[in-house]
Amino acid sequence: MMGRRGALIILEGVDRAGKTTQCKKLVQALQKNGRPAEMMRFPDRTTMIGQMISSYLEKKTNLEDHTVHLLFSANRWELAPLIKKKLQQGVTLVVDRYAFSGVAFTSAKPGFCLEWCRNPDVGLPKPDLVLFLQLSPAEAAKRGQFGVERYETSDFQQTVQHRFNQLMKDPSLNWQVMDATKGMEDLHQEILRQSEAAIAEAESQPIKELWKEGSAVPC
Ligand code: FDM
Ligand code: MG
Repeated sequence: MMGRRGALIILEGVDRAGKTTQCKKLVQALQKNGRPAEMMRFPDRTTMIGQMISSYLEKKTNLEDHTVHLLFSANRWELAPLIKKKLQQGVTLVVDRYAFSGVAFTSAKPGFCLEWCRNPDVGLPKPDLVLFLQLSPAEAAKRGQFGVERYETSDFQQTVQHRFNQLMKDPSLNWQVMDATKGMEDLHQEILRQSEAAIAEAESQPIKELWKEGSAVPC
């Protein structure tokens, strides 16, 4: 008999929404409930491709915009076999950013449409749940200054937010919008509840492919 597979759970959201903190708390809580769970993040800066991306984000190197978009996607594809293996082994993966950040950030640049941005990621393991941590620019500002990495400006983040809003209209994905202004613990409980539901649902389903059935979001 085939064992139950794990769920692919993604946390997305603009900067300072608390994605990383919530990913860690979720993994701990799932493990405490007796569920095998591990955290991953994109970009994964530890691979060769990840190092090129990291150097670009730190503004140590420049890369042409299409090129870096494809590198972000390649960074997911190089880990796709591992993601599938873990899910099949029954491990639930909690992932800090995925293809949605890929599309939202690149399409926030002039001259890029959602359709072009989405293409390289078509066919990746499809998430069972995408949690979007919603935080207004004003709330985000209260949480302190931006860092020094590329993309960390409020103008750019606003455009990114618009792009995320467009992506969230896609009914082929299980998007859940979370109010990130809530206290850390309340937010965690809500995320845990959504995740347990997605894990139960995923158990009986095959791993699907992202954006394969087509999507209603135009360019
Ligand atoms: N980012 C992240 C992208 O531009 N494309 C992608 O595909 C992904 C996964 O990289 F500004 C951006 C988003 C963010 C930056 O993210 C690094 P972290 O979470 O701060 O490491
Ligand atoms: Mg960051």
